[in-house]
Amino acid sequence: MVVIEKFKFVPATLSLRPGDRVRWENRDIVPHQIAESSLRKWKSPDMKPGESFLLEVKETASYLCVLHPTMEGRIEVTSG
Ligand SMILES: [Cu+2]
Repeated sequence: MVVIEKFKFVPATLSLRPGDRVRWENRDIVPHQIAESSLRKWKSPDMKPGESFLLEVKETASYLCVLHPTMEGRIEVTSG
């Protein structure tokens, strides 16, 4: 799980296996919306405080908050 708090993703980098699902939980007091950085391959809905977003991760990706683009995170997918 990735917690969003104080305008940061915690942990900033998360390692997973292919097919794992990751949940982002917004514990901040403002909405956030995350998206894959380069091509917007995936995007969450607007996540209000207390809401979460679940995604099955297929490949390594960098992501950011669409609403606050200085917020950046990374998911590393490794097999084996
Ligand atoms: Cu944000």
